[in-house]
Amino acid sequence: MSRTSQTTAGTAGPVLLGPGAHTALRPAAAAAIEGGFWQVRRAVNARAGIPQGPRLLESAGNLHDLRLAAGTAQGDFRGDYPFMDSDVYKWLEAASWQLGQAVPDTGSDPGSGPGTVSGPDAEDAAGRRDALAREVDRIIALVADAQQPDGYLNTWFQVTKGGARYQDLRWGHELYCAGHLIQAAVAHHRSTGGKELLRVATRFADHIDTVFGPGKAIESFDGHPEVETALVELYRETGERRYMDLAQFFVDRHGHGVLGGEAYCQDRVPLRAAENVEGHAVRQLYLLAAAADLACETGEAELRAAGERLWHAMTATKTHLTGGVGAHHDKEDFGDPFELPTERAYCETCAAIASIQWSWRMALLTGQARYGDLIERTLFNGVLSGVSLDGETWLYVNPLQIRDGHTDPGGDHSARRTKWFRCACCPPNVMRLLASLEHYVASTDGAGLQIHQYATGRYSGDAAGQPLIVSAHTAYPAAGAVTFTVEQTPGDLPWTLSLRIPHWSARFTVRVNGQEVPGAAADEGWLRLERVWAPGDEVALGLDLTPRLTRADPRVDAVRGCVAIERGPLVYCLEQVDHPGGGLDDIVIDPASPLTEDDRPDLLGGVVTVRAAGRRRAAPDSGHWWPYRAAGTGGTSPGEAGEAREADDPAVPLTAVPYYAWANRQDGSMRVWLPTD
Ligand code: FUB
Ligand code: ZN
Repeated sequence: MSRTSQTTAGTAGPVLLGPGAHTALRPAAAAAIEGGFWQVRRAVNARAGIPQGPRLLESAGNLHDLRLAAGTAQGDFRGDYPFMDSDVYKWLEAASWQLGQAVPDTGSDPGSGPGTVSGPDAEDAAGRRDALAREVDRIIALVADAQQPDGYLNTWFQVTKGGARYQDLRWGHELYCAGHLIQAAVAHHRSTGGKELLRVATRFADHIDTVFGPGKAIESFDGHPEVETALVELYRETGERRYMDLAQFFVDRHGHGVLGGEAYCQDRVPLRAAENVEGHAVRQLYLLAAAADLACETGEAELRAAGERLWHAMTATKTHLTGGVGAHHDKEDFGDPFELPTERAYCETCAAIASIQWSWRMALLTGQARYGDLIERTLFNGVLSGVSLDGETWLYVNPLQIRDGHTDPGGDHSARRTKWFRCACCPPNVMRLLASLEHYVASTDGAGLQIHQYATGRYSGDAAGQPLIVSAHTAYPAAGAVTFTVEQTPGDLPWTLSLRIPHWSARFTVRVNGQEVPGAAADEGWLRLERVWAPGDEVALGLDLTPRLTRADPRVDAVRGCVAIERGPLVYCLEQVDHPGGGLDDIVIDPASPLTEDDRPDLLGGVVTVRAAGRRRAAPDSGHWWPYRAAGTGGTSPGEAGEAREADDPAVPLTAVPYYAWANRQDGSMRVWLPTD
């Protein structure tokens, strides 16, 4: 039996706040997702996604590079990037959160096909866990062997640069890799109690602390933030305040031109003065997550205000409907306000994950429900699209349209799901988020429980220091009904169960023990139910999932005149496979026609499809040599009346599927935004 599997499984997840944290909320004391939609997605992650990691890290060369650095293998460095080690660390983090799961990696099977968990639930979950623990121990040993005597560890610099260090902070990713190592170590320690990886990580952190900082050899920072949020977590795990001080130093050094002044490296403007998010999306968001971490722990009002301002600016001006962010392929950049293209949307899967990490910290800091809204949207759409339904292939970029006649670039930016990438940051990032997802669902404020996301499971908090437990049961997002049952409650002490009412749910119903709650209304997104609860009390929430059409702010030029179909938290798209007889570029939706839904347990692992009426716009005169017309002529040929053509257009029934499930059948065009004219 491996060392890892002998230790006690833990219940803590990421962002385990320090004892003196200045936040409105704290993560739920314990949380477990036990069924429903997310249990299935997480079981696929546990049984197909995570287990393939070691094999892929071996074939991509990451483990070989560790052996090279340790001197136990010969040959050339493999891989193109100085951050090859980070893939190993992110996988270790994912596997560690998985090892901390009390719930077996089995899922109720809502249908059949690639989106479901194959095999009977009686399969040997304990055996799988043990095998995973052995792999984790094996890879931790490789990492430990590669570490240098003074704590430094980066295989790229050790193997290819003759050991030269910190010569290229803009691109070298040494502290970025250190950050992922620290996060893996914290996860492993929290989940299993294992100390080996934590020892490696703290040795590296101690080394960094001797080199970087005020008055030390290097008063600069890494061009890719990550170590900052990791150091705050290390402080939380060890109680060593100097790790958080170092994180504060790094965050504060950004934006002063120390690293050349580029937005790409988050060095153009200090966070406290910034007006909008900018530069490389993942870098910006990891930095903001760290700033939120610091504000949580120190209570700094200016950093909190900056976080709130920037979150609002990002959400209002730089976020795609899917929650995806990062409009540009060039430099993986956020782009300008309202620059939200469809077919060229970059929307890196990692950026969506980083957005969730930041939003969760902001939710804890402020107590506001709006962060849960964005987390939900991003999770169901921008993140989940990044992994195939069978959990084995991935998307790095998540565009909102694939055109007819698309020429796929292949490689990392392919619109086809891919086994692994040359730059493989996204797959293990998805794995670690899904394996720790239960920790983003609920929180407590010492006077009750707040439910941010709707997932079948059990969540605990406290009221006046006394424990309380609530279970949730739901078929969400297929259905809008969520039932909560009070399982444990402290005597006759009143406390508040707060439920996030998503901004899209125009109407909702709520009943307590079968009785409608008179005048129930959400206050800034929270429906607060305060009373003396008894074990067995039941709250029935009904959210309105009626399919709806959504349009964009007119400044989003890319989708002017278009609508998108949404149902509950899900963004929908059309796929060519559902619309035989032509592509999607000429599809027009009739926005006045009713939207109807079909429950399709047989399709894409079980989805609700949405049908709408549409037509196929007659293709413009193909003999015409120029695709532009004099303004004021409505038709597709100069002088032609658009209305006349419209009457002849063939009707096409439109079938929309959830965006997260696209690209799981066959190649073809896809679109989220649908022209109305
Ligand atoms: O630079 C490391 C990772 O690679 C970034 O977070 C991603 O955006 C990708 O560029
Ligand atoms: Zn990525």
